[in-house]
Amino acid sequence: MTFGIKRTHLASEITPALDGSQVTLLGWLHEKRDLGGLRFLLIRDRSGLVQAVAAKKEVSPELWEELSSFKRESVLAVKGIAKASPQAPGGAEVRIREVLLISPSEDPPIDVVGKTSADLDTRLDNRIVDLRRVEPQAIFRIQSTVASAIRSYLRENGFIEVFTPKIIATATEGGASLFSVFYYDRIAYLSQSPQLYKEQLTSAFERVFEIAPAFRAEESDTQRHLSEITMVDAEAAFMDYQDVMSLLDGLVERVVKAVNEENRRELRALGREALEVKVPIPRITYDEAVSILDRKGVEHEKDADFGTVQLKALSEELRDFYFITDWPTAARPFYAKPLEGRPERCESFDLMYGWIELASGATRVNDGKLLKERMSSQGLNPDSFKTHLKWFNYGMPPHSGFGLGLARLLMVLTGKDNIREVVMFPRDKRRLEP
Ligand code: AMO
Repeated sequence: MTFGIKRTHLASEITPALDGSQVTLLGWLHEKRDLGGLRFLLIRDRSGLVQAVAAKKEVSPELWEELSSFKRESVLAVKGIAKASPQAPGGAEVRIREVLLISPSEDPPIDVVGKTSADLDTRLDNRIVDLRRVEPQAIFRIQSTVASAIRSYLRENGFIEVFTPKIIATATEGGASLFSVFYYDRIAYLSQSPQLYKEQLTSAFERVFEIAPAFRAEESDTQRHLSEITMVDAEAAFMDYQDVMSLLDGLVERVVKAVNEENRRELRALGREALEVKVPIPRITYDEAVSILDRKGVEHEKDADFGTVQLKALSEELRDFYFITDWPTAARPFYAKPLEGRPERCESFDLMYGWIELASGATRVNDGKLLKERMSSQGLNPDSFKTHLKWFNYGMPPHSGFGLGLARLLMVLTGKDNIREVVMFPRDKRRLEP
């Protein structure tokens, strides 16, 4: 340790069993209280909080004075003796012998202790300090569990993790939401999804997945859209969209189980009960969804994607997780495979939770000629997809996959309505910093 002080215990390890032992804590000054002859420092580290207490008669006059000068969020080393104390949180505290100020803090720009702190914009402006609060801590610890559960689940199912370029030459998900960048002497784009790469890779590895950033130049300012997102993409040879939905059943089930097991404390901090998902997740077709809307007298455009009004109406009947399948071909990207004998519908799905879309996926067109036709019928120029189309001449297996918005899933798991709460450093039309 370069600064010469070694931590002996984490905050959570200070228990009555340690009574009488010498301990050294390293952490942040969360809160302090002055009670006449006693000064309390609440020390926070990655494991939680512990109370350190100095008695005026037990410490030097210099230290006694210094203790009141420390500002909250300063980094401290506290040496002392662990002591069982029924009144202390956790049943034990540290009686202070020495304190070293490792890194001082100014008065923090937002309150780290309070449950309801500043408004979201102020919190995001001061995100690094905001992230020390209990709620964001819980959210991002849950996110880490989710990412790890997804990785192990997909790996167990034969998928390998891949990393594809994010600076690309052509759009995959439509031109409207594309960011362009100066790329030496020409224009390139930020990837909206690894769609084409992951499809191509099924011809080399069969099953691939990626957890990576995707960029969308979203014009609308909503609670569920950002310009930069983390997307979970998976693609598998010899699967169809029904198989992929079953894969997602298992994935959601695994994630929920992992969070319930590993994040009990975090769920409690967010005021959440244990989470539940019943699998298989119900699947309804687009046409069935339309019947529900008709029955409820909710207007909708023929063969079009649903808007918020339609999704909110559907979610009155379909509360938790559900799939909407067999979408109109015209409303889906060129790579979704039309249903055999019914080309106006395609082998595609959205995974929903209430009215929030979490993922979408499809069986893909794996015939190069048909793919070209589909591009043209969607007003795209097949010439700009030459390198992609080339690989369809060298043994492209039938394949299917999904793309899932990590933050959307996290919103559902943590019960947050605004996606900005569950993304550490959100990017939207207004925000490019911090
Ligand atoms: P799609 O465009 O539906 O599909 O994106 C997949 C999932 O990503 C999330 N998402 C977003 N989340 C927040 N802000 C945004 N601006 C945003 N855009 C998308 C959603 C959405 O369901 N290539 C296909 C997937 C596939 O077919 O495999 C695709 O990108 O949760």
